[in-house]
Amino acid sequence: MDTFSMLLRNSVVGIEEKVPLVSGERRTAINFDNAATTPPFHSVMREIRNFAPWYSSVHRGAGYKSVLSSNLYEKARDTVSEFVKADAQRDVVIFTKGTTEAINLLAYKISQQDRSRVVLVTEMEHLANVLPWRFACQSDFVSVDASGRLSLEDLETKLVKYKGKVRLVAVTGASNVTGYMNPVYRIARLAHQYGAEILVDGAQWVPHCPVDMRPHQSKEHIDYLVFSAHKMYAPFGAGVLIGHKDLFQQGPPFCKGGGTVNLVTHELVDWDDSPQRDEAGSPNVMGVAALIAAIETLQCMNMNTLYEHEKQLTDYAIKGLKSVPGIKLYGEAGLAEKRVSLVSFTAEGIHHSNVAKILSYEGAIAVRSGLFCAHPYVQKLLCLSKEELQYCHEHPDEPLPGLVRISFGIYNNCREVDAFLEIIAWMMRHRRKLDEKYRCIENDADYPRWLLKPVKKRAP
Ligand code: ALA
Repeated sequence: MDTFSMLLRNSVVGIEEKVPLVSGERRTAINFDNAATTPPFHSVMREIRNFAPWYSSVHRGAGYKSVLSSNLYEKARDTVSEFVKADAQRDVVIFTKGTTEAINLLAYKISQQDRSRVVLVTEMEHLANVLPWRFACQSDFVSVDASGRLSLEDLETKLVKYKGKVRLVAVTGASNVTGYMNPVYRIARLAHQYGAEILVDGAQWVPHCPVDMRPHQSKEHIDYLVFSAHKMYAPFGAGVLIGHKDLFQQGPPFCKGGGTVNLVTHELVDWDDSPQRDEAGSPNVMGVAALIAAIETLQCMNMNTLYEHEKQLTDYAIKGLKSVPGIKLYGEAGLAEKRVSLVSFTAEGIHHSNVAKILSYEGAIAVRSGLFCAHPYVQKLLCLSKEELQYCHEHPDEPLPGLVRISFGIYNNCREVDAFLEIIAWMMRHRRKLDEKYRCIENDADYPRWLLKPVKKRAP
């Protein structure tokens, strides 16, 4: 391993932890489920420990610690804003508990403004960028092609069809299923050309490459951006919504409560300005402190370098998987495709959930399997018919179709990919026997009891 890879590897917590295998052996865990959640940076944990003695209420106290906590929290908005090149004057940075809450908040604000306009979402969205729109406004889907890439032709057709009625194009920066990165600046141009704005779901995008919202006067400006800290090495429950301050200055907030108002009487409610108006309750200053530490660490490492590093790993894994008979990759349109560091596949003759269990129980490798909260997208990639979906709906006890996904963080390496490929090749050679064995283990509740015995903790 070169020095840079070693540095990356040592930047996160927990890389040496051993987990039990079905054989009774304990083996160093390999985490290929970073698209779901990344482990924390050491720098983040240090920040949490250093800040803990000073931790206090935000915006609610005159005590020294409270003032210090409030300052840290407010200053964090500038760091976030600079990280994604937002406009500190015209944009507002609202802290949420994650991407999902951020999109729900935006959907509420947009629906309050005008319910008659249309929001275009795409077929490749995570449900967090589908369901809030479905319930808040009139929405429609922009289609993807057979290999899962977004159709810009269909986007333009829909923008024309709705004759200026489209309020927003809500699109992911990178798919959590195929890893495809969307041409967000071209999409922004198109949206603006037809009088719409653009929201980019950055949950799978912001942690992997440099992000630039571009100036407000640019046709390529990203109007709204959302992302989650827990996918960028900063647990503790923070997320971000950035966008036009004007929108948030009007009307009541999504979540109402303490901290959102200047004055309330029995007769009136005088809302505070945003972001305070949109952050009801006690602000999550620990989560925000963690996010800032993670951003600073990522910036030190350089986002371009990290992108290249993860790309090498992803290309290596794709090449390896393609050489295993019976493995089918999804959304794989050539190594040149712009993508983030994840790969989805199926293994012929083995249900996706069994592949995930085999990797875990036999190889200590954590992956995700299923529909990845992107049901319509995975259904399309798997070419499932309406009848098949209806059958799934009517037979909830039968296993659902789905994919297996590996997703890398900056600290993963080729040695881990080799270990993964080795077990995949072994699994395919013994697929019938293994599928039968793991079919009996129906869900996590059946995880062999002895495997769940608490692991002896090291002294802190
Ligand atoms: N949306 C996250 C994932 O794809 C949780 O795993």
